[in-house]
Amino acid sequence: MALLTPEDLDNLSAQFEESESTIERVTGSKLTDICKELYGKDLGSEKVGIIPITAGNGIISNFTSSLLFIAQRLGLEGFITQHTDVAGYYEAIRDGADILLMADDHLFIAHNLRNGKLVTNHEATGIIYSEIASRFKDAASSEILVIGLGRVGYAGAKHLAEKGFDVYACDPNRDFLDKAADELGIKEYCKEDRKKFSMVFEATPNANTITEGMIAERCLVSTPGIPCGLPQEVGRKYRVDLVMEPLFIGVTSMLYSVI
Ligand code: 0TF
Repeated sequence: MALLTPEDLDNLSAQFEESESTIERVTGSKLTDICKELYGKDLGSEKVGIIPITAGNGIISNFTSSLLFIAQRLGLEGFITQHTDVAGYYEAIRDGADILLMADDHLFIAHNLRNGKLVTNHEATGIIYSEIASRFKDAASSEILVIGLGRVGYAGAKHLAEKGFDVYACDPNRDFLDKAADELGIKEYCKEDRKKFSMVFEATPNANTITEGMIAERCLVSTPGIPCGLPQEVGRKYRVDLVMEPLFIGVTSMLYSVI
């Protein structure tokens, strides 16, 4: 995944509300209800400690404040540490955090200090976006297309295969496709088959990955990818329902997965 920019996180609340209303319309459930069913637990009174990390490209100006907004919107208490990095880690634990959230350029993790559960954003994001795609009320069949088999895409493909969906995937990397076929039993998407999907989970950092040949009219595309893989004109022409949001959905999945 590409690194977020402060602009991506502008109007996070409005971006989330738009996605939330699409999720409810196309699946019949709210995001938090989906997470409750998925992980079998509800959030309690966990306190979330959020640590700014300066490594690599450094602080993204509104990243930790966005995480705090998400935790609070989910009804949790949260705080951003005054210090960064290791001093921030110490401060979060000293000040009573139950769950730590922190990210460098390679990994974004949630760690529950009470039960030891640990999750990456890649895994939690793959699971929730694929789950949303798989819950499409108007799906024509159990066939679902996964575009991109990197860390997010693979986690979603695995989740879908375990749920018994008929998973097809495409990725320019032959090794990724072979691994997914061997380990998960998923099929390679071939455009010559002229198969059109009503459920699509897209997980690439590229634009224009979704072509007209792949999708059915009024399909659902669920994607955390920035930029969006669905060209606007294709989305309009096929009247696609699109679930895409930069941070809220993935972080909600992370928090539910570690409680
Ligand atoms: O930008 C990213 C990830 C986020 C994935 C969300 N679905 N693509 N990671 C970099 C985060 C860096 C945060 C920074 N170190 C800070 O402000 O603490």
